[in-house]
Amino acid sequence: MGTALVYHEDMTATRLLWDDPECEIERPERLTAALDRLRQRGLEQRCLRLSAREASKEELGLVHSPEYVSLVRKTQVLGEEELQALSGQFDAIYFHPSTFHCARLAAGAGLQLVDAVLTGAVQNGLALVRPPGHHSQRAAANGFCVFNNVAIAAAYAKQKHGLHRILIVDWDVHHGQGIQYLFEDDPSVLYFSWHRYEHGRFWPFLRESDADAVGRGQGLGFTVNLPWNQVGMGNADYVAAFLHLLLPLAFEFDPELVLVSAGFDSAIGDPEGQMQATPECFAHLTHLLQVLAGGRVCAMLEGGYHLESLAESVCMTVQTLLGDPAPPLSGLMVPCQSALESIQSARAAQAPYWKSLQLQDVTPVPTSPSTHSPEGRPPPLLPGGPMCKAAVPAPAPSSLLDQPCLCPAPSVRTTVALTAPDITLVLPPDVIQQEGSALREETEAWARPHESLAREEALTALGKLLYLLDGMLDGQVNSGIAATPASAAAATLDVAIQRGLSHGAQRLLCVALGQLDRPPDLAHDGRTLWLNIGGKEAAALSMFHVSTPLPVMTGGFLSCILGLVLPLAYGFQPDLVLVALGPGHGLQGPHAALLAAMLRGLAGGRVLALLEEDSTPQLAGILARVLRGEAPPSLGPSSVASPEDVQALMYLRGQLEPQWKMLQVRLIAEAWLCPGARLCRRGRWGGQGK
Ligand code: Q9C
Ligand code: ZN
Repeated sequence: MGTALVYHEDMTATRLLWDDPECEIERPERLTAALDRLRQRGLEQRCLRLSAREASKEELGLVHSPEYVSLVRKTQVLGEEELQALSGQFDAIYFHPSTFHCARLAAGAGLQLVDAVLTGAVQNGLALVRPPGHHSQRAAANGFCVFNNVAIAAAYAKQKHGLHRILIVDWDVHHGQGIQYLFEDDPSVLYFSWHRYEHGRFWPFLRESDADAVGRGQGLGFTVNLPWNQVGMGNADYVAAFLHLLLPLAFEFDPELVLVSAGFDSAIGDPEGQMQATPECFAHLTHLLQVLAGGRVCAMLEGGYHLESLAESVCMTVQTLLGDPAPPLSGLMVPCQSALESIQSARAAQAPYWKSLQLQDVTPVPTSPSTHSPEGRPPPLLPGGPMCKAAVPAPAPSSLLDQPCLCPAPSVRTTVALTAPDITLVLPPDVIQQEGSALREETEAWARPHESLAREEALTALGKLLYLLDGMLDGQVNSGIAATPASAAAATLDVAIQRGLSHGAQRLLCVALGQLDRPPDLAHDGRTLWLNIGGKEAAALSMFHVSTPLPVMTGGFLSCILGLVLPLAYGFQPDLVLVALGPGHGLQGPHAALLAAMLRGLAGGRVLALLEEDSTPQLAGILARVLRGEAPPSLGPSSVASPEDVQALMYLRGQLEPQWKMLQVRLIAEAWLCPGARLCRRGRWGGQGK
């Protein structure tokens, strides 16, 4: 389907003509640095290049007053002194004789992108523009922004394409108050923004940037503010905000289109944001948004002032839009206390308007596991209570920035090898049909301990699976699908785990759906995280062996993925993921596709899906498509989670939160801030000289 890159060189023309320390960071090199890096990485060449057009007067009029548009038009003929005087009437603004032309191109670029995506010419795209837009208001320029590019795109998508639900995700580090004002009473636009706030002490110093500003009138609950009250927010904080706040609301909203106010001043090294998220984090944020709206994501550049960090982060975003798997996130995945407080207060402010938040936050965490633990005993977790640091092997924080950026330009792009002959027909065109098998003697040796692998069909399937797994472990193939006779599913999975661990996987995540018992000899050494969805009851036998019943409703399935599976997975940081759809898994195609698509964000996309041989060709086909990077179909309006689903989730959270900090959505009394995680890091992103 493809990715559009919308640009026009003319947008490098506008620049600051006088001395103004506040505005000098918004300079032409921002665009050229990003574009040069995209070229260097071969990413620009993979996109559909579109040359930006100017937005018309009518299009600008979708959000701006005619008087304001003509005021900006007149700046074309002003001299330097007049430009400076007019600029002084606004907050953090400079005008240049080319500003009107550039700002019309910036707005027009967004419209072209929306047209390209909504006509199906491409799946998604990025508009590389300046000036940025999200601070601009109906009749005011503000914060380097002249026309509100993303707001105009949203209004246009409604008017010209008849859309009813548009999600705007503003990951710029500043509050896009302009977008908020333009849509605060409009329930067809859900606006999410996180921003450096520091209890109101950071620009633009607005009371209405706080979490309790939730929209008004019909738009109540359609403005979502997540104020960061400290600098230094990093990968874990951003991912936690998506999993526990943005995504539950976004799935419930069920957008037809996602617009991203893609500012990269929220990335490490930026002088404005002072945050710590690495460029790879933007691959994950993008990836997490691609499961919405059938993958229709239009990103538009906003801020981002550290040229190196900006260029890398733009590459990560485009690479992910193109369908490449996200590079693993490095560093300890532990959200900080201040981030958790912010997320919790935003959840509390939104809870009255969103079913997906309601049950969870009002249900008390069961402390004595009367209904859900085996035989009513408290599950024995691994050593380490609330005062114990997550026992997950993680790279030392200092190594985070020393390693070269992993920009996988895989020689073999996401490839899916199928081992089941019957499902060949539905394969997407570039999916490889695997012919090879592991050696017969080797396969027999692995099968020997398992009675259920004695039959010829089971052995044949195992041989193909082992061959596929080896291909994944030596990087020939990124992801794969293997099929096995139902009776051999558990044993095959067991062998796959052992083989993965003995052939190079350091940490293996196994998500087993349906009736798949935990392999009896699975070690408790922290190298395997076993997660069974479809167990009889919620149980955490240790922090690495977790079981939960299969949720009955779509809403319960979503909260299981967002509230349990992904927080555990992101905390564990696996380098290989096995997802097995075992007997009685009961998953519909779209649910299975969503799970596989989201798990693809882990382990650099190294995901092996294990199906039963009698799975439908449709199921295999849909999994093959998401594993090679296509967007999963949208689930449509989701039902709420059943009380049992919520209860199971709350119980497991209560058990596992002390060890798996990514699960946390509320402050627990004993919450303990991990020392070292907040250390100021220096390295290739450190100090931009000021
Ligand atoms: N040091 C955008 O990122 N100055 N605009 C703030 C605080 C204004 C940012 C001063 C920053 C405007 C699109
Ligand atoms: Zn910004």
